[in-house]
This record gives sequence, structure tokens and C-alpha cells, in this order.
Amino acid sequence: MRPGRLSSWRFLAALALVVTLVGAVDRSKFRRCDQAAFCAGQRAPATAEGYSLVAATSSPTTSPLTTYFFSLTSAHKKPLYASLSFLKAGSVRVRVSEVAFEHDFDGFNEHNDITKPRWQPHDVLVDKEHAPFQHIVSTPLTTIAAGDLAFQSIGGGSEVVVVLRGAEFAVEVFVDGVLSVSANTLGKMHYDHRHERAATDAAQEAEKKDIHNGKEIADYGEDGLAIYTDGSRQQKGADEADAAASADVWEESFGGHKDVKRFGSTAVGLDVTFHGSSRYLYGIPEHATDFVLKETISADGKPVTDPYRLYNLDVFEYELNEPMALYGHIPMVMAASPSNTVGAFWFNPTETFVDVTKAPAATTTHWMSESGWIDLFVLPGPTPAAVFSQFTALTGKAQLPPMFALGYHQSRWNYKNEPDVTRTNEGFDTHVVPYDVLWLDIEHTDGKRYFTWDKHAFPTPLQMQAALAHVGRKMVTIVDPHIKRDPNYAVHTDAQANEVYIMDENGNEFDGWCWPGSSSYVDYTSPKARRWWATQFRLDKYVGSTLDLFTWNDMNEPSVFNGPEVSMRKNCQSRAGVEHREWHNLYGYYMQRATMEGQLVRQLPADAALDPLAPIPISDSMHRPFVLSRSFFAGTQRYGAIWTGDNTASWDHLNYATKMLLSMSVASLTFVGADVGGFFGTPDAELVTRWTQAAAYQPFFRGHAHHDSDRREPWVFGEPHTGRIREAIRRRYVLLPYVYTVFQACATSGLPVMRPLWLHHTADEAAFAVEDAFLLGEDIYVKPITAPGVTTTQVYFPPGSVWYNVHEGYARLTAGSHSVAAPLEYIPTFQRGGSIVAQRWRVRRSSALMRKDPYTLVVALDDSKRATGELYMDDEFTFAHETSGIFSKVRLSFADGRLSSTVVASAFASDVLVERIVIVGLQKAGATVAKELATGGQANVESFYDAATDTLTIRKPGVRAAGTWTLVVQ
Ligand code: NBV
Repeated sequence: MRPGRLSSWRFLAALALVVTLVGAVDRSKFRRCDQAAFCAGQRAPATAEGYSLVAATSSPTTSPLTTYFFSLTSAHKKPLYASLSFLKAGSVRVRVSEVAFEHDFDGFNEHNDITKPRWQPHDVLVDKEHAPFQHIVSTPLTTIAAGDLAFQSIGGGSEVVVVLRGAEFAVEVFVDGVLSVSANTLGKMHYDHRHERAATDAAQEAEKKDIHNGKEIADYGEDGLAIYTDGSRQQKGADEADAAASADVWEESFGGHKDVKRFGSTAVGLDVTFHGSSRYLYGIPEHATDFVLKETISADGKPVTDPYRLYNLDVFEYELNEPMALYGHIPMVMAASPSNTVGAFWFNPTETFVDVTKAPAATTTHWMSESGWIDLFVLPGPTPAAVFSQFTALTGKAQLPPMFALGYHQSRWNYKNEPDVTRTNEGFDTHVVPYDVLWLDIEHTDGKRYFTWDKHAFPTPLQMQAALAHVGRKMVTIVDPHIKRDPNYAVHTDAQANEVYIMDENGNEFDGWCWPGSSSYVDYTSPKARRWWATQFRLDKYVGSTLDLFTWNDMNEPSVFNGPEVSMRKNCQSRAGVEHREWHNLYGYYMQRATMEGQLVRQLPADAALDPLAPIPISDSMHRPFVLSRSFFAGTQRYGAIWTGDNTASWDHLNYATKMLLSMSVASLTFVGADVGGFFGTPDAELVTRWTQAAAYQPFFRGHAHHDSDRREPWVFGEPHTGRIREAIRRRYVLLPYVYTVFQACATSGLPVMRPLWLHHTADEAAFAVEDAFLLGEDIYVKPITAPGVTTTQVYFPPGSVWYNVHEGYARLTAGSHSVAAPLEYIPTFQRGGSIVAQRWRVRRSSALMRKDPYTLVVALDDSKRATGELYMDDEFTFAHETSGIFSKVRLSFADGRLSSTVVASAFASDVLVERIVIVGLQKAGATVAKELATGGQANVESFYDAATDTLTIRKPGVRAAGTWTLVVQ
């Protein structure tokens, strides 16, 4: 921001920033459960709605069907309709609607029309295939009573039986004969039917009865309390929750903003219980809380904290250990235990609160949403890997990112101008620190008009990008969703002409306040608007952009400075006439998708026909996209990377970064990271060092800082700090072949890149509580140091496993908690015994410059002197691996003294050699190595055994990394 150009509102905004910088989050800006009628009413319900299952509208038979439909009745409420289906990938889907299902679930509803089913984002789901299943009359279960129905899936890994309880409607899911998950067993299912205001007196009465336990409200007192027809009033302060629940079903106010509800209260809710002892619950990101979800309601029904809130918001200076909502949200939990792991996905993008209650034999979640559907997917597991496979079968697998995106990213709000960019870029070379991407924040634009450049600060963007690209480096610019309402700004006038803006409640273009001042917001829920947005990234439209320029989507909760809770009014409307309340949590998801598509569209011929409903065609030579988004929903892994927003330069924030990233990973976001060093504030050298060391092993690795923070590029601190930071970043580059191989495997399996220890050590209950350490893939175990002055730390290792301390001469560690060295030079890092990890030891300026370099294989043996691993190779930037299968993969194994590489795929031609092999844990002094020759016979290979570290180093074995070969160690 240049002096002299500060308009008055900017001045005020800047002042507000400065004032709030001293304090912490302003909690009063954000709703608690007791301030939201739909939550307060459901959290403390007067009576259960008491549904029973009356009939199957498609009669159950023993012949396999794909979906069954039922009716539900209640003495207190209007009837509902339910359906049950099994998905091919193994999950069980239960839906409840106030409108009868006319046909199967896809293709419903464009409009918020009361006669039609509620709006549902069916394009979020990938897997729409139903597995056949059948109604079973007799089952291994002994408890099928009259009126209950039991269904069994046919095929699939484990046996899944679903019992629908008739008298008091409930769903029970048995996995391999064991009751694992149930819904509505506590009778908390809630469904507010939509009403039309004019013709709703009767319906409104029913709602009131329901909410107020049969007491009719006559009026509201000046104190805001309900006055009942019997003269009683709600006791002041006795129960705030009840007070909020008594808000008028037609409107509610918060923070001076009134929300008028077109269809009255349309809230839905359901309890979902995970049975069995020792259940640990994880997921429902994004919260700055512990990884293991905590109880919010005690077993005897007393609130402990507010429920976890899921409503995408731009929370300034968020605090730790708070169930408050943050930027993104995935309504999915995983319930792990040593006996089995199951999950639940509450497919609802409206504002949601989740209560957690823990009891010895079961853990209950209570999902309370403002609107949307009851649409529950039970993910029956029974292993964590199976839950990931089931969830990503529904929401999609992550893409394989281009290699550069896995390198180190350098960002700052803001690199001020081209000389600043040049100096920063050269700084990395001068100080011999590798990096791949330089980022430009909002100040690079002409007055926050995205897709433009500040012509004074960045007069030659093409040359600037070319200078970076010269050594394979890339640039990222920020593109936010708010578009300046400036009649001279082509993006704005084009958006108006194409009718792609969100509308307000009066049918005008929504006008909200954000960085550029008066702004409108693109309706990314509309396929047409998404295609329009994508075309803005064409190189001829985004003047000054190149194929080496990628994108950062910020403020996409959406953030609206003058809106309720710094977001959009809920009665704004999409172009299809659907209220914002229905799709709020999807806004960032759809924006990132549209931006990702923009990076594809810009590679197509200018005259390519773009049907908004058809996928964008990709071909071999097209480059993979890279988009970072702050806001997210289930399935975001398909569109790019996510970071944890505006954290703070503090040791606590470093500690919570691991917890938050694990939570996102459990919800299947694979490409996640936190601002290295912390966004707000100025970290000291020790904090930056420790943060860089931890983030070097986390999926998305970017240094970023607020404009008021001091500069913190790796060389700013001087020695010995710069050397330590350099070493941490170089370590990332050494591991890139392994990291890339893990990303590729995750794109296939649905497993996350960053993993909790329990994901691979499911039998060990102690592993379920570990949240201060994590796995990168299966084979690298990392313990971040999150306090100053630390030189040693305790690390927990699960039974039956062997680990080698990478920094301590490969010292061998087994089960238990061990004290290990953690000097400022590095953080404790371990390679799993039984693994082979591919590396590149010649670190260069960028990952692209290392593409042809030879590999080093580190073979870490388990107790039976065996190890396995994989190495994946492709061109690292195009789609050829996907469109034509142009990749190579080898399976590596060490057993019985033989190390061999077996080709699994060979389409990517590569002559890159293995230059070194390090075998750890051989315990064999005097070992010799020979290579088996294709012609028969053997040739000796140079090797050196170091007894102190028990490592055998094999030099120049003369084998191709992508080839088949065997070395014999004798
Ligand atoms: O674009 C400016 C910042 C950005 O640097 C940060 O990373 C985002 O999370 N942005 C938020 C807006 C202002 C935050 C105070």
C-alpha cells in the first residue's frame, strides 16, 4: 500500500488491523451454538421427534435392489421419506427428505422451490454407483424384531449388514457381525419442514410446539424472552440455548445483521454413534484444536464446550484450542480403535455444529445443520486404509501435483516490485538454498483488480517470470473472488455482461466490501460462471501471465468485510436462485475448481468449444495445474493445495500446525501446509528454524508472512541460523523422489501424504493418542520440536516396529518411548525398518534442475533383514502419466541378502542411474557386493561397511533406476 493513496476506508481498515493486531480473535463477531436457533434448539431438544418406519415404498424382497425407499411418521411432525443404498466402493448411504423420492438421487433440483427437493450439490460426489444388496429375513443377528428390516450388501470386502429399526426409527450398521455405527439411536433426528410464509400458520404452530415443548408463544418481551400463552416466560439466564431457540423461525439477527429465512427454519440433525470401547475420533477440520476430538457434551448430558462449528469463515488472528469455525470444513469423522476403524460423512454444506460425547462403550456425534439434507454416508472400514478408500471413492482422489509444487515456496505479503523479486530470487542462489516458487500477494495488482499488474511496481511481468523460469522456477499470483465494481475494469464489466455474479436478496448484483472496496462475487456454484472464470486465465485475457504462473485463491469463505461474521448474507442467491445458506461451505471448493480449470483452459486453442457441463479435455502435453485455496470442502483434494490461513509466529501455533494438518489429512486432503514461521508477528531465528525443519516433511511447504512482520527469508538471520534453515530445506529436496512417489501412490489409494502414526499401527492403542509426531508416507517418522531451548525429546515407537534415527548415525530404536537428541541442527527423523526410500543427494537450485540426477536408495532393514519400497518416475509436469500412462515404476526389495528392482511400469523412458545404495541394519562386517549380470555370472561392486553406524554403502552399482536388476550382498 503506497502512502498518499490511502483512501479513508482503507485507512480505517488499516487502523482496525493495527488495533486488533495487539489483541486476539474477536469472539463476539462469531456465532456460538446458543446464538443460532437451529443449534440451540437441537442441542437442548424438548422432546424427541419420535419417528417410526411405516412402510417400505419399494417392497423389500430377497432379490437384490440398489435403493430402498421408506416413509417415516411421527406423532409430532409431518411424515418424512427415507432411502437406503449401498455404494459400490463400500459405503452405506441413508437419506431423509420431506419430499418423496420420485426417482433415484441424482439430477435433483436447481431451485429453492418448495415443491422440489432441497438443493443438493450432487456434482461433489464422484461415486454414484450403487451396489446391489438384498433384504434379508434371517441373519446372524439375533435381534431382528417385528417391524425391523435387515439388509446385506452383496460382495465387497467385509460383510456389512444394515438393520433399520422400525418402532423407533434407527439405523444400525454391523461390520463383520459387530455393531459398529448407528444413527438416531439417541432419537436426535431432527427435520424442520420448509414452509411458505403466507400459508404456514398451521405448520408454524407445529414448529413452535416442537421447539417449545408444546408451549405456544404469545409474544416476545423487551428482554427478548419468549412469553407463552400460559403467561410463563423463559427464565432470564437460566438457559441461553432455549432463549436462542425461541427466535422467530422467519428471521434471526446476529451482530446487527438480520437474516430473513425464505422457508422458515429448515434445520436438520442426526446423532451418529460409533460403538466399541477405545474409540478415538478425528476429522471435521478445520479447527485449531487437538487432533483427537474432545468431548463437547459429557456422558450425563452437560455441555463441556461449544460444539465444533463448521462454517467457512475468515477469522482474524484465530486462537488455539477453540472449536470455533475456520476457513474450510469437511463434515467427516473417522472413529479409530484397535479393533476396527469406521467413518461417517455428513454430506451437508450448510452451517453445521457437531457435538461429541464419549462413553466407555460408545462415542456419539450429533450433527446439527441449518439446512440441507439428511444425507449420511457410513464408511464401514474396517481399517483406516479402507475408510480412506471408501471416502475418496465418494469425494475423489487427489491429483498428482507437478514436482515444483512439492519444493519450497517463498511468499510474503508482499514482494514489493520487480527489483525486490530479483533480489529475493538471487538471495536463494547466493546462499545456496533451493526453492521452486516465488509468490506475489494482493499488492502486485493494479488496485486489487485481480488479473492485472501494478504497472509501476511490476512493469515487465513476462520478463520477471522468464527470469525465474530460466532455472525451472515458477511464480504464483493471488486471485481473490471479490471483483472490484469499477466500470473501467474489464473483468467486472465482462462478469456483469455474462451474468455471473451472486445476487442479493432483492435480485441485484451482491455488493460487498473487500480489499478493492465495493465488490461483487462470482457465483462459482454455477457451471456457466465457473467456465467464465476459467477463461479469465487465458494468456490473452490475463495479460502478463505465462504457463509458468500459477494461482492462489484467498478470501474465498467468502470473506466480506461488511457482512455477518465477515461473510456473505445467507439470503443472497446463486444464479440458479438458491440461497447462500445452502452452499456457503462450498464456495471456496467451487472457486478452486474453477481456477484449476482455468489453468487447463489457458492451454487449449482459443477457439476450443467449452461446454460448461463437460469436463475440460486434457492431453499428454498439457501441464498440470497448481492452485492453493484457503477455503475447502469434502473433495477439495481433487483441485489442489490448502493451507491453514493466518496463523501466528508462536511456538504454540507451530505445535498446532501438526494437529491441524493431521486433521485435514484424515478428511482426505493430501496437499496441506501451514505458513512457515507463522503469518502474524515476527518469529525469532530459533522459531523459524524449528518451523522450517518440521514443514520440510509436511506436504505443502511455504514460508509466508504478514506485511508488518520483519523479513525472514532463509539468509536474514545469518549464521549459524541460515545454515540450519538451509539444511532443512535441502533435506526436503533430498527426499523429493520419495515424496513424489508417496503423492503418486496417494493419488491412487486415497491415503493422505501426512499420516497419524495409528494409520499404519492400528493394533497399538497408545499410537491413537500421538499427535505431536507424524508419518510422511509410511516410512518417515517425524517429531517436530515446538518449544524453545530443546535439545532432547521423547519419541514414541509402536510395538513390533524398528526405526533408524536418520540424523544420529542411523541409531536403531524399537518399541516404547525413547529420549532422542534434538539439537538445533535438526529435528528427530526416523526411517522405518523394512523400507527403501529413494532420494537425490545432489541438491540444486530448483527441483527441475535435479530431474536428470541419479538416485540414492536408503535400505533400512527390519528384524528379519528385509525391506521393500517403490520408486515412481515421470516427466514431473505434464498429464502424460495420466492420459497415456507415460510413467515408470519399480518395486524394490531386499530379502535373503539380495536387493532387487522389478519393473512394474516402464512407459517413461529414463536412463537415470542409481549412484549409491545405503543399507542400514545389516550387522555384517566384511560384506561384499556383486551385481548379477544379464549374461549370467556376477560382477563385483564397490562397497564400504561402517561398523559404527552399521551401514553398508554401495557406490556406483551401475544400475538404472527404472530398470530390473539384482545385487547380491554376501
Ligand atoms: O492477501 C493478504 C493476506 C494473505 O497474505 C494471507 O495469506 C491470507 O490468509 N490475506 C489473508 C488477507 C489479509 C489478512 C489479514
